[in-house]
Amino acid sequence: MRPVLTTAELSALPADLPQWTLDDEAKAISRDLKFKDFRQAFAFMTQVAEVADRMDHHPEWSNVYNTVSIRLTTHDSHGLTQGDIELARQIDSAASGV
Ligand code: H2B
Repeated sequence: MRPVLTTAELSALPADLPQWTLDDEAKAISRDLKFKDFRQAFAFMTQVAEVADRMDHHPEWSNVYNTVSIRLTTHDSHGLTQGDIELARQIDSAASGV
């Protein structure tokens, strides 16, 4: 099982992933993304689903029309791990390509 992030790793998060918000208990990070329309939002979700499944690390997310709300945490570890950081980077890169 992956270890949860250390205090030092957690404090690097705002600089490392500026578009993500750390939740109050530091157990998850979240980001909302807005697209032109539903089609663009769903294309983005399809792309992320592919990456997430390849990583065997899956987002908690929801979609309302052109908005996708994402929360990342590692269920097995009950907190944030490098798996979440890596998936967040992949999501940021997928978002910049839509
Ligand atoms: N995704 C996330 N976000 N956290 C996990 O702990 C996790 C996962 N575990 N995807 C994986 C799948 C595990 O349940 C399977 C059996 O590998």
